[in-house]
Amino acid sequence: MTTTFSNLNKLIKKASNVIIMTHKNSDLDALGSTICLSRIITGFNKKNDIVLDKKNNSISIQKALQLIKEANIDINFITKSAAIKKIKKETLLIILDTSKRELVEYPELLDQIPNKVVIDHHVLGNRNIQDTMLSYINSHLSSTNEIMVNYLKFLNKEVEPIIATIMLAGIEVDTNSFNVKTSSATFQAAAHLLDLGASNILKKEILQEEKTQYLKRENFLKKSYIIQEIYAICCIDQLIQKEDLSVIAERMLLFDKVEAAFAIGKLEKDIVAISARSLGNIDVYYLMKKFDGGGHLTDAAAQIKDGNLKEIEKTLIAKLEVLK
Ligand SMILES: [Mn+2]
Repeated sequence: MTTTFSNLNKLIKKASNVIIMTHKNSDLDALGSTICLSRIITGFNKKNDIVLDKKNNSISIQKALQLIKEANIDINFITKSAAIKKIKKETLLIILDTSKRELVEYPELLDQIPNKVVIDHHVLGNRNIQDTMLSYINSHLSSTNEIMVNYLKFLNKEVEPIIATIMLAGIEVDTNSFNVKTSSATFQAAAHLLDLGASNILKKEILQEEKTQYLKRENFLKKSYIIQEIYAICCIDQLIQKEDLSVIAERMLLFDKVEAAFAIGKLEKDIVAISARSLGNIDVYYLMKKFDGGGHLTDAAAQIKDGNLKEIEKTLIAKLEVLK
């Protein structure tokens, strides 16, 4: 990782300016890591901007953005059209928390800026961003914030307590509260953020959600069921966001004896998605591969185009039967 960081330093210092971009529907890991990187680059006296669609953000992201604003921290968030105007010959584009073209906030920027860096912790897929000057993708790490904490340590730099708090919230979200993909290095990263002044109370306030949203999810969970004692399934026969499906799958892992959980729902009228989570004894990646999905041992997903919800539920149950 240290070679990556020293190469990244060189690229940033060489650039005329830096544009930072993450995935659409920014989450706290994406936001935390982009603002941390922005502060680092500002510390290099280098102009930088974060491309962010300020509309359609979750309540947690809105709260985090408000806190940054109130703290008067100098971070430039810009729109897609403003980003285009910032492009110069030596502009560096740094993509965080995704390596997939179709997921970034503004894919067209990838075509317009030749100098690109990708830093991510998701499993490599087959449609990754090509032609990068530097790419660091480590799917063993909990979060992009864990990588950014290591960058801060490498540089011996600090960030403001509010930024450390948002970063800590990001690690918490990506690890399902330090339960998955969590190593001693993850705890060390979290400890470092607390040393920088991250507040546990403020972190919890950022993570709080609207009561209606919470209850809506709990209602879906009421309809979940358990088969073979160890598999929990929740089939949602309506349109639902991918992020909500993952939270529902994670929540079912709290049920006694459950080893793996699957939330099935429709992302669009003709796209059925499965979000799968495991405590670590069942390989959900192996199961999701059977639906052309991807992921990890404990965290995997699949999207099935033109899929029928009920049939996919049946197929999944049949595949779980075979595992017996
Ligand atoms: Mn992440």
